[in-house]
Amino acid sequence: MRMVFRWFGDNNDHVSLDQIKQIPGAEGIVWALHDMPAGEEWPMDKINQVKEQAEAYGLNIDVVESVNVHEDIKLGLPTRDRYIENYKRTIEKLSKVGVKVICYNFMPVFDWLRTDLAKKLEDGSTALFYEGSKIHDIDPLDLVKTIAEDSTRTMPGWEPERLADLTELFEAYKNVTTEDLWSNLSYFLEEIIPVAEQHDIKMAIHPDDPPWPIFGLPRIMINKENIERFLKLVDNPYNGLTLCSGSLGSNRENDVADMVRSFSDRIHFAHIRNVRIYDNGDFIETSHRTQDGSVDIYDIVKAYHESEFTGYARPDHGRHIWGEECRPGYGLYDRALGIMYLWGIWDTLERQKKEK
Ligand code: DNO
Repeated sequence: MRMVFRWFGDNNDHVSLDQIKQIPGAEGIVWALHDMPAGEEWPMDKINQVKEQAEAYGLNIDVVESVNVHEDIKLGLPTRDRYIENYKRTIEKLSKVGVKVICYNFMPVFDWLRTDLAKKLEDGSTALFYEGSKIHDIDPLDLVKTIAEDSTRTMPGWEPERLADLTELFEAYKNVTTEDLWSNLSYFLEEIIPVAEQHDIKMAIHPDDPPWPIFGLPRIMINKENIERFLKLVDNPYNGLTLCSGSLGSNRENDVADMVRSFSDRIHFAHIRNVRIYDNGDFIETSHRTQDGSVDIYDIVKAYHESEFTGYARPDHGRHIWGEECRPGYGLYDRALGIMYLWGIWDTLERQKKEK
């Protein structure tokens, strides 16, 4: 298991590279050019700049999260080919600086979704919370407006400046069925995967978060059956997964450890975090510790260990603790604690194996 830590870049992150360097066992940053609009080809000079910044701290840049997929590709519009070409050029460029894994997602319109970005937990910290009843009867545009009013806190895809486009996008998705989305994903993969293979970059799709359709928009990367279907669309190791325990784990029916055991040879990037699911299906993010949530993090790490996982892993969303002001879910402290929990399990298993 190779531990990496997400970094949003100089202007976007309160966490610094020298802080990341001090997290035990963190060997690289998980990065992206966050100011590049989806669909544009990434410029080489900006890519090189991140490489230099990271290398100055001895950190690698092996994992990119994310090269976002343009909505026209997800919608299957004729204009998609232009954006797919750009995507291929970006893969090619990223290979030149030694990138090994590209994480992306195929969620229409929005990335991850929560209804409260700072809900109080009983220990006084705050965390991301999803309350189903707030989603069911609301016009998504109203929700975007409410969330946009708090300009210090946004989710990806929910930026206030996107408000105008969102109305059009919802209109465009009206006739896109779940099967259409599958076929648009398949088209994209058939184009992209040979290029990724040629440049030795593993593509790693991120599951949908939460793993169910929202606002009538289809979502497909939601459970084991669909992941199996996805892996067969292009049955090639370069077509792989970012297995996110918190995204999939917020549906009680998903057994994430079982997915690790079943798909280990296709998992290139592990996102490991915990969520607590309430009886009504709402969920809140918690510390990484198994006892604090509903996801058996111990068993998940054990499953990776059993499968001799040599891919990349990162802690994922954490609580906001010790008064830290940070991007929602992306504080330094709780994620660093998360890493130590993951190493604690991993190193113990490793030692036990050697002592057998
Ligand atoms: C949440 C992240 C996601 C992820 C994208 C991948 O914090 O795990 O936003 O980066 O879905 O494209």
